This record gives sequence, structure tokens and C-alpha cells, in this order.
Amino acid sequence: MISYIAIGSNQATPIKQARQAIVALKALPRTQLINSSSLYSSAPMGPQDQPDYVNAVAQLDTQLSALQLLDELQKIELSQGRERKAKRWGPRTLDLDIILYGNEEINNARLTIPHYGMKVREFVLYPLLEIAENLVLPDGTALSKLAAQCDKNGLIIIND
Ligand code: PH2
Ligand code: MG
Ligand code: MG
Repeated sequence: MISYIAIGSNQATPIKQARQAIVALKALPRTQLINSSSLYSSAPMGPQDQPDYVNAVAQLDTQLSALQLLDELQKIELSQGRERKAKRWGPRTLDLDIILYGNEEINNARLTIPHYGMKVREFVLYPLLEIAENLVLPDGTALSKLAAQCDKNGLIIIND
């Protein structure tokens, strides 16, 4: 199954965290990393008293179920120092969200796919567009259309 993962970090050297996450995704069982976007710098959504984020999107081809994939992503988050905090949209060393899992729509206690925020978040839409310009969401919406409707809010590619 083709799955897209949103990567986010704004703590403990975010560029390093994002790069390390891509290395870890490459090593997932029964999974191949197909592609990953550039790293992007983005203004925080939510509380403004936190550092800017580094965001990226990776494309996987996996034989794991969506829940197995979620378990693996949470292991990577923990291995990179993720702490579960009460504060909604607060700072984190690493956030790995499954944004798409094939063309499936999944709604259970642990997972909502497509990710509920992906359609309006510039730091998901634009990195995804970079690696999947012709993508169509399970509900038939073209990714390019969503991106065209979404302000970049200062989102920029990190060149280094
Ligand atoms: N993630 C959040 C909260 N706010 N802001 C940006 N720019 N990027 C993120 O990945 C992000 C955020 C919680 O998941
Ligand atoms: Mg998130
Ligand atoms: Mg998350």
C-alpha cells in the first residue's frame, strides 16, 4: 500500500530530527521508502509561543496494516525523545502522522485517515504536492486544488 507520512519537529535541532526520521522510515519492516520531500520551515500552527517547525512528507510502500504502521511510527517518535504532553499543538521533538493510506478512509479510536487537518495545512499540502503532484484524495478532491486554496503562510524550503 502506498502511504504518505507527515513529519514535523520544532525541538532539539529540528532539521536533524526530520533527517533522522527519514532514515528511520527507510528501516521500517516490510516497507520501502519511495520518496521524501524537501524540508520546509513553517510558522507554528496553534500556540505562537513555540519555535518554528521543520516539516516534510515521505512516501512509503508498505505491507504493514495502517495500525501496524501507526505502532511503528510511534516507536520512532519515542526513540527520538517524544514526550506525551497535555498541551494541544504544543512543541515536540518529532511528530509522524499517517496522512494517507492508499485510497482508504479509516475511522477508529486510534486513527483518522485521511488526516483530519491535512486539507488546510500548508505544511502538509505543499511538501506532499512536491512529491505527488497528481494525487487525488479518497473523496475525489485533487491535491493541487487544495494547495491552490491554501495560503503558504511563510512556508519555505530549507536550502542546505
Ligand atoms: N504540528 C502541530 C502543531 N503545530 N505547526 C507547524 N507549522 N507544523 C507542524 O507540524 C505542527 C504545527 C501538532 O501536530
Ligand atoms: Mg501532527
Ligand atoms: Mg501526531
